Amino acid sequence: MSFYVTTPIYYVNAAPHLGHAYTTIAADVMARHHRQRGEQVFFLTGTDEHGEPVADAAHALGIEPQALADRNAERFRALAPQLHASNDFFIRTTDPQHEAVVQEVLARVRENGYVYEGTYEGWYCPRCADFKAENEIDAGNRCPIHHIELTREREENYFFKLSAFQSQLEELYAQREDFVAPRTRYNEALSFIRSGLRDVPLTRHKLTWGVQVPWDPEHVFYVWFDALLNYYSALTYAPGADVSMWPASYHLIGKDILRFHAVYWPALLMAAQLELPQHVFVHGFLLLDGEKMSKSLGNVLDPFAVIERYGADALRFYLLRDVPFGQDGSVSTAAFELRYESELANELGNLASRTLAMVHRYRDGVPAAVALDGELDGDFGGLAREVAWLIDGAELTGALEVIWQRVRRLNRYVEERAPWQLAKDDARAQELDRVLSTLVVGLRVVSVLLHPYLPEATDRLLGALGVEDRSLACAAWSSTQALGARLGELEPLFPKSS
Ligand code: ME8
Repeated sequence: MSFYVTTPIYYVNAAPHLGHAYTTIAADVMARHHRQRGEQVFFLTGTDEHGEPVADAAHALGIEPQALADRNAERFRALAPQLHASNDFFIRTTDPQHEAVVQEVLARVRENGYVYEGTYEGWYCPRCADFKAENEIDAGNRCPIHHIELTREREENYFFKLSAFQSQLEELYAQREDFVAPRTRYNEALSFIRSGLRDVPLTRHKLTWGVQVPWDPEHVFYVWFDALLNYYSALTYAPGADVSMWPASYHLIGKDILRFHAVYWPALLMAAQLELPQHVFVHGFLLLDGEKMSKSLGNVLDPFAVIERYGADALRFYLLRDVPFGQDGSVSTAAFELRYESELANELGNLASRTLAMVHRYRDGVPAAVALDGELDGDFGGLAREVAWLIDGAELTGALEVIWQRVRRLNRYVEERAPWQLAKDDARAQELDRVLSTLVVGLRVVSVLLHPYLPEATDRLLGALGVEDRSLACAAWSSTQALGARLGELEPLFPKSS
């Protein structure tokens, strides 16, 4: 089994912000979960360095696009490990190997008869690097995302014959209802297709910052075709990768780039005779004051600052817990602090420290290898399977919720059984053993399942439980790992801020 997950490649026109961190974190949770299943995983992220968004930003700063790309690509590259993202490769579209694949694949698309010369005339947003139809623009000819005035473009281009794929795309959507999720996005993409596809520019004549068109060096490829091909090109040269891993299992994207991934990308792959990805999952926007958080709007939260104060795990948890994955959601420092205190520190942190403290106090640190309390069988028995099933559907918030219900169940169990009362009565020693061991195993199960979300905290917690295995098998309720051996010590997992 292999699992190949991607994030969008981010524009290097500015520094990374929380929106970029969000998709990278989500992809990382999926990658880590699939590694726990023993699958061969490839997780790709990187930067999109060509086109107007980058050329214009460099021009405004009075530097060359390559210099801006080099500077900001490093910031994106540095963000991944700070988020605890376990990407296997970081692609830059200025990598010469990528550029060569773009030229090769798009030349094949032309040989296959899907490219012709024409004139484009219409609206264009240089921040989106997108050609906009009349019905897609706001009053005053403004971009609905960036609110800037659109430019009227007239250019001699080579066109990609998108319209040739009208019926094949309709068939794709009819046959594979899970090609795009959630359903609202599937419907949106399908209605765009049904409204009638028009051919789109494949090259730009006015720009020089891009991958040169091999059959006409006066042109560069339109940045979106160059960018989309990263998902394929990376496999041809990333260490440890191999084109046999194509097609991707999941492309994770924000809803701003739905059309490119759900319409242009499958059409381009068909034109190049390459297989289509299995799933495109579209998440919503993180909103700040009701607006999309975006570097061009300037309303961004700095992920580096949040990580410095609370750690990457807390950020990962907050974003996937507070904003249902697939929908828009507001983020704020107040909501972050509430989740941190009430859930991470009080619910998980206290459960872990109480359980370990009681095993140390009453059993000299060794939870007995005894049968567990059957009362929790129903809650924990099929949990790992349920989580795997939800993550298969990219339901990352849903999976976190079912795990968290068990964290709460264990906290209730402590209160119901009151081990501190049992400890006062020697005649109830067996009962105390059962309760403590049930808690330790419950903690092990939730820790293994939370590992993709909270890799650092669960490493510490599983370390204190003496468990080295991080595989999904270790989340089985029937496994006896962590019983019968001495537990270690644990510093508070989520210290409260002073
Ligand atoms: O579009 N909320 O790059 P980009 C949630 N280079 N996610 C957000 C977000 C927000 N407020 N802001 C950004 C591009 N994102 C192209 C992609 S792919 C072949 C080329 C995330 O730097 C989200 O994943 O504008 C969104 O789709 C992506 O960053 C856009 O990043």
